[in-house]
Amino acid sequence: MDKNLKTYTTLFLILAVILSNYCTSSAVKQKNNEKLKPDTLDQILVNQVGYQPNSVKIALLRFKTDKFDVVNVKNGRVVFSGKPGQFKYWQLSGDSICIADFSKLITAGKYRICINETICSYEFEISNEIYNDITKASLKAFYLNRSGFELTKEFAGKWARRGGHPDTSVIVHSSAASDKRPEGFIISSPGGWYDAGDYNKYIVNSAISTYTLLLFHQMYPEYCKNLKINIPESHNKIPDVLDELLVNLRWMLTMQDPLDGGVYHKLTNKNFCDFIMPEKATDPRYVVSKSTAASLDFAATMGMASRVFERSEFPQLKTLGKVCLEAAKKAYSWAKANPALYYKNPSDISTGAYDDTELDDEFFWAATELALADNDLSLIPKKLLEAHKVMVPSWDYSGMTGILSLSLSDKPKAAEYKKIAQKILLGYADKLVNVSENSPYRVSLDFFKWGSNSDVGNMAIIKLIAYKISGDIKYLASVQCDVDYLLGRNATGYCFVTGFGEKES
Ligand SMILES: [Ca+2]
Ligand SMILES: [Ca+2]
Repeated sequence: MDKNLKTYTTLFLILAVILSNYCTSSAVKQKNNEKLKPDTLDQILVNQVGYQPNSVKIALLRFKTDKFDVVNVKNGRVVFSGKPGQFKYWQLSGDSICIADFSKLITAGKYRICINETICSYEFEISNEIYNDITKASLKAFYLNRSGFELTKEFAGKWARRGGHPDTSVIVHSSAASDKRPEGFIISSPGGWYDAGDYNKYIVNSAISTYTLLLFHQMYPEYCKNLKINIPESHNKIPDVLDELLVNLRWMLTMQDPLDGGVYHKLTNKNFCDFIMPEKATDPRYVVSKSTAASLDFAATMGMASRVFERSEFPQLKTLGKVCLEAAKKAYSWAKANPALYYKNPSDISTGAYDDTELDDEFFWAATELALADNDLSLIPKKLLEAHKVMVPSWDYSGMTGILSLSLSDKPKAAEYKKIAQKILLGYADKLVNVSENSPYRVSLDFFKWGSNSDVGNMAIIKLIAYKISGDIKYLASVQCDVDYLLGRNATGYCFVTGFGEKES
């Protein structure tokens, strides 16, 4: 299963956005009908968290049948019956399924889909507040991944743990040595989030997660104001989503060499450590070579941060925004002067390389964010915008993130660029919707690679912004299908968010 940082970011954004109110869930445990037990062979695939009453609701059946029922788990009554769609084979999952559409059921409650009262799905709920808890949990996942930070029971519950990796004595690796910071020089680079499956800290992928949280705050500042997730900073007045992203943003700032503006590619052990708790993982930590990609992703994220913080009511964030903008400019200048410093692991380093040799997209993203942050649209390389390669954003493909920022810009000066960006974005979103409408699993995903759940989430973000721009409900219906996929309506039958979903691993 893929439960990495990018997935949490994107899932968090989607869930938060489709939330229609800010009420806290007041779930009351009810005694369920004893006869209804879930089928553990996963013959019926459902979103195991649930749906808002007015959303599209689709389950998948892995066998042919004339009729399916939706049954209220409290009293065992059938509340809706329907006829499944056509049986279709999906090459990517290697199975055949048909669609059970019960969108017309809008009554709040807890349900299972059943066939002939014998085969029943895992439970799901229809409620206006259905995504409140999982939205908070998705953001909380970042807190649980904090590096150099003790997680206390008060905030982490059963995931409480001691802190590790203070990263206050980080060694400059030979690949990163410079006159003023020679090999063996010690720098301090604390904080940040651990990566997907190890304790190292990488610029190119945590930058895109940080950007996504900034984007979320930019799009929904009022919603973020009221979102409290019980982290140590919940008592302050700053929105928790900003408090959390600041953990990584502040770490990123320490990864820039103040002497020349270049950004180290990663902070890492020489090799991946064993599966041990953070405080037991005490191997020396290094910063390795600066890279063009890291410097550009850094510049873009800092540019975005400066735009978000500029609008903040908190003076300390306004001040930080100015620091971010200066850091962004220095990193961008360094990248322009070193346009092809592609990262490659030195021979004694074997942790994730996250190497990328196509940097037009990173150059475009950084230039766009700087242009919007500094109000100088002439910085945008129009050629790169018009010849834009359209694909889902990823750590090695950040061009689309620049398109998102431009599409949502409210700067009058950016109008001409915004129009081009929106056209690109809507064209891509239409393609994604088309794929999902023809997909047996009803998703836009038509490939699987490492971190594929983040691709599902990022495709959903594209469609979500297409909905925001156009108001066309078809995009939102497709986003719901992506949410369903992540929450259990996938070939594994698992909800991909830890702690949610009836199916247990
Ligand atoms: Ca707070
Ligand atoms: Ca690239």
